Amino acid sequence: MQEESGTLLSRIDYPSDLRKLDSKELAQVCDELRQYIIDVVSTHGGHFAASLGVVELTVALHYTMNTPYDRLIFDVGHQAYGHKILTGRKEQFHTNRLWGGISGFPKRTESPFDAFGVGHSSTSISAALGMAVASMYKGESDRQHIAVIGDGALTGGMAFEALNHAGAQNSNMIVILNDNCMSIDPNVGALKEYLTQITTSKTYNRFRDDVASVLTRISELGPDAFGIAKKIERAIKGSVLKNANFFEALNCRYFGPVDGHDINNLVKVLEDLKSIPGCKLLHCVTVKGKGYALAEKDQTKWHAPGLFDKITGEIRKSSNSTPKPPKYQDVFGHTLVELAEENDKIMGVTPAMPSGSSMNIMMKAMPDRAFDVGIAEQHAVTFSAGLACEGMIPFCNIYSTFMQRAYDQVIHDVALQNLPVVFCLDRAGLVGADGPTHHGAYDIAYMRCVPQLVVSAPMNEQELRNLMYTAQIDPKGPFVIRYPRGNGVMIDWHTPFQKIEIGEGRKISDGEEVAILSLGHIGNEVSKARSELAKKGILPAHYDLRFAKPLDEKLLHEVFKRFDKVVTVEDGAIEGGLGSAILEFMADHDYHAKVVRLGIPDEFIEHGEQQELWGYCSYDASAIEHVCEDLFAEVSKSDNLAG
Ligand SMILES: Cc1ncc(C[n+]2csc(CCOP(=O)(O)OP(=O)(O)O)c2C)c(N)n1
Repeated sequence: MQEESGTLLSRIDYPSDLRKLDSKELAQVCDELRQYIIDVVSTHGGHFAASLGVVELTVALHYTMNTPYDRLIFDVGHQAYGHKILTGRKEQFHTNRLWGGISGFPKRTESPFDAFGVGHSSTSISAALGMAVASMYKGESDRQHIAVIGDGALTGGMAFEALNHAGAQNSNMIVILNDNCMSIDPNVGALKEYLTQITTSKTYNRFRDDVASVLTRISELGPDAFGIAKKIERAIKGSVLKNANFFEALNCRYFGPVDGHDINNLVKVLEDLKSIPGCKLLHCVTVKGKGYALAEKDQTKWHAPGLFDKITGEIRKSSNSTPKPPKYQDVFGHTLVELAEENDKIMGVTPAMPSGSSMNIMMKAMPDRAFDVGIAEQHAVTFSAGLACEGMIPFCNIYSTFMQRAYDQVIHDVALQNLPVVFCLDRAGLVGADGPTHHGAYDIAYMRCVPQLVVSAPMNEQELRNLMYTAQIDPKGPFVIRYPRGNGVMIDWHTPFQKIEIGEGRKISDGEEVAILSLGHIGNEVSKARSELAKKGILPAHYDLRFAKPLDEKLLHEVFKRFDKVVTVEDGAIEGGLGSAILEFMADHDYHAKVVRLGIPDEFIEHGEQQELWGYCSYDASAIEHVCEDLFAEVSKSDNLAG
């Protein structure tokens, strides 16, 4: 997409171009940049409101700092579209999140301006501190290290671990706190209350402003007076403000709150911060969705709205008008409430994804039994463990990719104590446009090796309901249910609950010569492949294993006694996944068969459409079809030879 010629933005390809402008022109750059983001995201999709909220900050940072020599890190990175546009990717921006296009998140291999690869929250301060310490060691004392972190991302434990370390390190680092009171949903927790308090506390701000203006007046009296003013400032900061301010107490100098949309003031403040040594935090107050009225009003909806008409704000529905099956996440949300109405021990836990996981349905229906704990996956798991110790049955819903954060908690706090926590792993498998930071590729492998865990995956919505129902009846220990992003396959899923025996798979369709063993929703690709194969007279058998652990050994004995050609299909990493489990079973029972394992290969899979990625990894319907055709060709070849 070409921006209009004659604009200031049309003259900016890199920050070096931006820095040639007069600071008075920056407000116009911000307007044009904001409009460019609206133009492209409305027609090509992606994250939206967060980038609009940091337009001024982004322009001010690239204007004042010497990027890429100075290291600029955006936490999570969903708000870095302005940064991408100003750093050599304006013309490619319309390829954002498409297969072969630029990534929706900063990525080191994409640009030297992307100082650190991000996607998961709360890493920026640790990474910036690591860089700052390395710079200090190398004698590069002129280098700046900047972490831009939202108030949501600041709820993640890692951010505090990093601040704790930074305060004792005295390295040169600027933390920009982008405080818009929002995570994807409204931000939660005591920290949020604290930030609001220092933003709005008249006493704190008046006192700080009075001190600042008195000191400015004293320092105007001459160089000696300047020194005295500095001493007074240090003394005051060392006592009153230090005790009054959380960040100061951690040895990180606090500045602000400032208006994060006042570009001229931001430039001035950032210039000043460059010369102050040690750890500094600039508290910027911003509005998520700034400049697009609808987004400012409903910030959760406009976090990543999909395609929309930028004039009317109408979010485009898919052109296909046939009714769609529900999303797995919604089936989860409604089913949880249904179960919780009958079983008063059930509670819901989500780390900052109420809308994304549909836990908001229970939070609304039963506010005292469902909790958003902030971007804090580790805490979410151990908090659930605590609930379970006291007889509750927590349904802890965490996206598969974010569960990677809480692995030790799953093992040490839940599995080892055999506590009945139900882990619902949403977005399991390849997620599509968010790409490699967000694919839920590893959970089958990393959960399967943990003792006492049940690991299951429904093939459709009804199965999801039945697994959730099963998990809460007289639970004996931890229970994992993984399901993918997006829609299921059934329109009518409101069927009565049915208990599933733990570890019991099922035969979907009988067949001959070849057996296909699938796990979860991807089994529907097998069904599609099988219908195509049937037209050619090829009929493999299809089994839905339902459980990666425990395996249905009875069913597997049946399969390996009948078939010597087996295909395994999973929407997860092949290494250590379902296919590996089947090979282990064969080795343990001395079965010999040809096994073709389909799943995510041993590489990081880029971003693109979900279906496109299944095709790339060769486990969509057409790939399954080809594998089966080849196996059947082998059968007829050997039959011919024998004949
Ligand atoms: C570990 C982890 N958990 C959850 C998410 C999902 N997530 C992406 S953005 C976001 C909210 C971030 O809020 P904030 O940092 O305040 O930025 P804002 O969008 O408000 O600008 C969340 C929860 C994530 N990226 N990483």
